[in-house]
Amino acid sequence: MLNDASRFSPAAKRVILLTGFDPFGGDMQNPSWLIAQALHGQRIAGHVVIAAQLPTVFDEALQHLQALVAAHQPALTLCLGQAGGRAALSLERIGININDARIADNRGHQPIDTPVVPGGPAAYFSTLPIKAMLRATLCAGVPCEVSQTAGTFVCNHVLYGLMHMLARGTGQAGARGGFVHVPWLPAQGTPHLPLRDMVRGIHTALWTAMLVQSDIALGAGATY
Ligand code: PCA
Repeated sequence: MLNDASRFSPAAKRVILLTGFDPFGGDMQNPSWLIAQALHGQRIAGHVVIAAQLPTVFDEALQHLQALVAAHQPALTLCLGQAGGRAALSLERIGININDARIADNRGHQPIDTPVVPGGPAAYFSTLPIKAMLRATLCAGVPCEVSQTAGTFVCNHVLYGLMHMLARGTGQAGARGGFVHVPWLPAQGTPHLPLRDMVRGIHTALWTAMLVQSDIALGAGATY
């Protein structure tokens, strides 16, 4: 399913954009950014990983992401975020067109029931092969699951906004994108995962996403 002609163009950029967030809600660190930093510069399937930090701020995070996608023209963008209380890497299936913040973001904004994109579609699916990524990550021995909700805070905002910009043609033709929530680090609370395991899991998931174009290639209804 290598249907993306730009892959073979000499002008095509060979970048994987990997983002993480700054700490929020009183936390001192955010594992999503530590994971992204750990993978910065890695070569995966002929592409180089570029790590970038997004602010945990509504709208500003999307402005940053839009500029990054426009500048780097990534073949694949994976955004990472922290989800305290989850015990496994959570491969998000869907972003929805709603901001409904339980707490204030890092600039004190707390939007309630506003759209991410006024007039935009209700939701976007991730275009990453989440079932293939799930299998490979579990095979690597890292706890992993498919998640049916990225919440309604800045992470969902970024997933929805990323898929909207890709659908509207920002960046490389055929570029894919998605989102993974990660658990706390041991120092932040329970449940948690060690940083090295999360880095290995995201590395495996990225390789799989680059090698498998779509879950449809696995056959409809690929099981857990
Ligand atoms: N997690 C938050 C926003 C930033 C982050 O790392 C979320 O789940 O929305």
